[in-house]
Amino acid sequence: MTLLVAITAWEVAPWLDRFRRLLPDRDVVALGASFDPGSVRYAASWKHPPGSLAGLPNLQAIFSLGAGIDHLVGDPDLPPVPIARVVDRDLTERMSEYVVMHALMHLRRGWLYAARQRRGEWLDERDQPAARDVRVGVMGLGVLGSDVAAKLAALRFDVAGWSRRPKRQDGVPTFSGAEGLDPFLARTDILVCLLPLTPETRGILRRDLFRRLARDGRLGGPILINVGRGGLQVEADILSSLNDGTLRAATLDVFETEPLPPSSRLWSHPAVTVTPHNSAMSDPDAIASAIAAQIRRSEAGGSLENVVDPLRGY
Ligand code: NDP
Ligand code: OXD
Repeated sequence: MTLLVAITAWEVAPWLDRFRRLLPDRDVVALGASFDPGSVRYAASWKHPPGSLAGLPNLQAIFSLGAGIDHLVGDPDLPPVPIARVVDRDLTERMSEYVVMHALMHLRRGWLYAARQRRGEWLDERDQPAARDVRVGVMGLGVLGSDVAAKLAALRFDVAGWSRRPKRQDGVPTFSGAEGLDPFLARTDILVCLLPLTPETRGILRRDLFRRLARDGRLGGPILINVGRGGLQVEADILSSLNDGTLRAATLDVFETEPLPPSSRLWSHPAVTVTPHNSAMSDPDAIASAIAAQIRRSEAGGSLENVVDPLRGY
């Protein structure tokens, strides 16, 4: 039995190394190596080249090496086998660390103080909102969004969440569906996006949505934190909204094109923080162990966990 590791955009060697250690009784091969297509039972993918998982007659399952599966469902030649995604405590905690850090940086004006320090300027601001004065709206209340919402609420941010179907979460008012979107946006000062990229959500972070965010908050205007996918955002709209005050600031971890092209005006915009799609990296140790456990469990007659519905797209 062979596990095919099909990765672009990340270094493949650490993954091969982990899988070979965890599955010593199997062949673990990278795309491009020579292997017998009939021996491949499993594929582990991160942005595999479209078509590269076709022609594997005995493939039984595909494991996404990330939480998102948009990189898989865009492949028209994807074999019709179950797709399991990453649901992992390590990844969830990393995402919450990132969002909490950036929400606090916006609340406590961290970047402003850093800039003033470089100029040797003592900025004595007395009018500072507390977390409880700031309304955070988390779009996407799934595995990641619900953890983020709980951790922000523990810091006493005034948190709400929005999902596709109605959901309940202790201490977090929730909104759902198209009819829930406007009331959710109208009570949001910091918008955190943790939606998956699907045909329904593509381009959702655009000007007409930014206009519906609260204008009476304590941060001087709405702030966007997008850690979902670049395809959720319209970058031209983010820039124009920042320039005319529709948005006050943006923290972006994901982009329409990655790596973010050097020519993008997002790099140098004073109100934008750019990070290189690493708010919650997939740690090879954690993720490879989880996948090896999935393989062993399913071969022992158990069922695969975290299987996604490719039609729903997440
Ligand atoms: P989940 O599948 O657990 O949760 C997705 C959430 O989004 C659910 O609450 C779902 O609603 C909601 N949702 C989906 N479609 C819609 C819609 N049309 N309208 C409203 N809500 C919708 O995903 P995760 O929390 O595990 O991950 C979320 C995304 O985060 C991933 O898909 C990935 O793109 C991104 N990500 C980014 C990383 C990074 O490094 N930047 C790292 C990891 C993930 P419902 O509850 O009703 O199903
Ligand atoms: C993921 C990612 O989906 O890293 O896990 O973006």
